[in-house]
Amino acid sequence: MRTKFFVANWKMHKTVKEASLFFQDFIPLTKGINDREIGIAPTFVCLETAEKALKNTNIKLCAQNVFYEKKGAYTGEISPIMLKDLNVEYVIIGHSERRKYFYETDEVINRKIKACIDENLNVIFCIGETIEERQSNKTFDILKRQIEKGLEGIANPEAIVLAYEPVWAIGTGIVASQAQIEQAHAFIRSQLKKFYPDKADRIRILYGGSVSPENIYSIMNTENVDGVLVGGASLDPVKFAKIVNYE
Ligand code: G2H
Repeated sequence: MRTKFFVANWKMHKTVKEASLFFQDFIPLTKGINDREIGIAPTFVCLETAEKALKNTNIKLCAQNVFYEKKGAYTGEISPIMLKDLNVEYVIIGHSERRKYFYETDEVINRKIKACIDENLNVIFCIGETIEERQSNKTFDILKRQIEKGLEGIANPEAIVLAYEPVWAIGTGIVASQAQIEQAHAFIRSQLKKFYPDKADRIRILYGGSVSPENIYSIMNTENVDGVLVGGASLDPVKFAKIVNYE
């Protein structure tokens, strides 16, 4: 009942030309896929190129960030309306790199999520604990806080996809174990049920952190995992296609 979702998060990689080459190679490798959803989140400067390349495909255009105001004197920022105008369908919000390097708080993340929902943009809402938090047994407290604050005041979760990304597994090559993923995803779903008793079962929960063609099968065969958010391995069209086509 929850369509599997495979999202490429390119982070700060690829020029416009490199993005075009990726699409040339990747799109033919996804022909005929109709039982799962694919998304690609390039940098802002590649969105227009991506939008043209993806036009006649089922691949969803995603953005990596957004600001919460509609317009104004916010040098360097991009609004939900601007993303909508480029046919962006999903926006990644709350990624740990944004939390760490750009000091995004739970409150800022909550405002961004609300701003997207107001413009009918879907959200991939990222949460996850650091290694210190895990080692001091705070994983569930952190996830609980991030969910509660991030989703505060949001009555309808239909536009939201969760992504559990343990910070210690991001870009490190260390993937969380099946048991760790299963436990975290079950906890996340239990929290979502508190907020949205009738709708929580329909919310997708993705896993992110060193996903690769080698580990995708076991990750996808974990209870409550509805897809993946892929960084490093999504930069290579063949690798990302292998992830998407896993079976
Ligand atoms: C986690 C992930 C993508 P990577 O940030 O969101 O990156 O797959 O490189 O660990």
